[in-house]
Amino acid sequence: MKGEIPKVRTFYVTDIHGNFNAFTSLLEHVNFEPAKDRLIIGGDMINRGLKSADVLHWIKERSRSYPDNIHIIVGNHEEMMIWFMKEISPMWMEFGGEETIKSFKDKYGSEKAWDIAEEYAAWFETLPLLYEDEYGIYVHAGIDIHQGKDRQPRNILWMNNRELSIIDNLELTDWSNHKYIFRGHNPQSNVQPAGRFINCDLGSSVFADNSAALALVEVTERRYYKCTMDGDITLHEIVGMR
Ligand SMILES: [Mn+2]
Repeated sequence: MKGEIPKVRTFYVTDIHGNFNAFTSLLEHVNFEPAKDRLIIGGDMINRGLKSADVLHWIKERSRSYPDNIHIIVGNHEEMMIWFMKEISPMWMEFGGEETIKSFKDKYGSEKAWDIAEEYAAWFETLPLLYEDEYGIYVHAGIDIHQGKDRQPRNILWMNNRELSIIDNLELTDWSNHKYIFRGHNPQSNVQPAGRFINCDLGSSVFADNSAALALVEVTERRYYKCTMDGDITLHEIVGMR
């Protein structure tokens, strides 16, 4: 229509956790074109799955080539890797770090693996905690409504459903400018709203059984493509999103 700004196809994917096959299958399925579509990565790209090195390589390369269209938010699993490389905490190894290092060894060779890890950890430190566009607000786990969107504290990377549920709804609506907030971090069986939050993590590489999946959320259409661990892709409406 005359005077209307055309919608940019906008996708959010989070908690890939090394599942390179599901990630790339979903993007192929929707015919994702980085030169004109927008993709927001909600963090937790690494750990647990077997192909973290491929996931990181794909995302970093595309974000360099298309910095206006590919946006990456850091997750708590990247934070754990930063802490490990800086010798702040060894906990990364308990949460899938070993698989991530193995994927670097598989892709780059044993001698180079730790140098590659250093490079990625340094890159993770440069990533933002939040992204906002005309359609929504995107984070990894949570938000702090007492701080501006550009001044969020790093502890929001760890916020769970209970902590989000006690945020005052009116204050939240005011802070978010009536936008939905897309998040991952806590796996669920469907992409679904919880108040102003849209929970988008379907447990890729986390749930041991075959209920685990990866969701590619098409923000502008209020729907999502779900890829199971077997590689089957189905399309679903986000029920209850207005
Ligand atoms: Mn996660």
